[in-house]
Amino acid sequence: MLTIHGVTRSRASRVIWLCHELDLPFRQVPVIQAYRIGNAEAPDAPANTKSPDFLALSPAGAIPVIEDEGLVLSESLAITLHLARKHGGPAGPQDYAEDALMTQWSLYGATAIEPDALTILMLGQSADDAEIVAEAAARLARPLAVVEEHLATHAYLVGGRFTVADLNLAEIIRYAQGDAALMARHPAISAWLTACQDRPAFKTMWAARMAEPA
Ligand SMILES: N[C@@H](CCC(=O)N[C@@H](CS)C(=O)NCC(=O)O)C(=O)O
Repeated sequence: MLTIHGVTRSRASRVIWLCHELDLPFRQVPVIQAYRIGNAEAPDAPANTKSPDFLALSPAGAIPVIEDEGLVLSESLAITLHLARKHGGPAGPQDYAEDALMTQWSLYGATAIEPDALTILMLGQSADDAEIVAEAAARLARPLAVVEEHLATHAYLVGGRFTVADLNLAEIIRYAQGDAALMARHPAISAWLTACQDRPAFKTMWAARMAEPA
């Protein structure tokens, strides 16, 4: 059975959401981010990203990591794209062109959007960091305009249906969702994000995430 290392309050959410979309059974090992616990290197610390056993599995020391029939794979977007290719179904690519486009949108999210969206998530509530957050939102204007323009004429990113490309990008743009003004300037993205997050598989993942300690 597929094993997912990582708590749901992490980028493992992307993998877990996809498993629910695909009805793919999995075993979850709740490895937690080292920075979220006191002394991560103490012998009695819970499994975390600095645990020797976890580092032996994945020297990058970051979650999520999967074990899939002998394949050990890190990087959340590589994992979701791998699972979507392998298990097919409408959420995965039907041909090389779709595969290429799903990779394109996923990497665009990771490189052009995720860093500034994460800044909004991490610092958005802090009045002291308002300027940093405003700069991040300003930098997002261009890449979000690209996504907005596409979604203004397409219900989904690739192939006219919900796919792993939507899942990957939705989980990245979610980081910026708390910036109401930014989202209001992108109505097509907002409607698409709502549709993605209304999916039963997202809700199942989200309920598990909320059930974990903050
Ligand atoms: N690009 C990687 C980033 C992985 C990553 O940074 N994961 C965080 C949790 S969401 C982590 O494990 N941090 C561990 C730590 O900082 O100790 C991916 O998408 O999987």
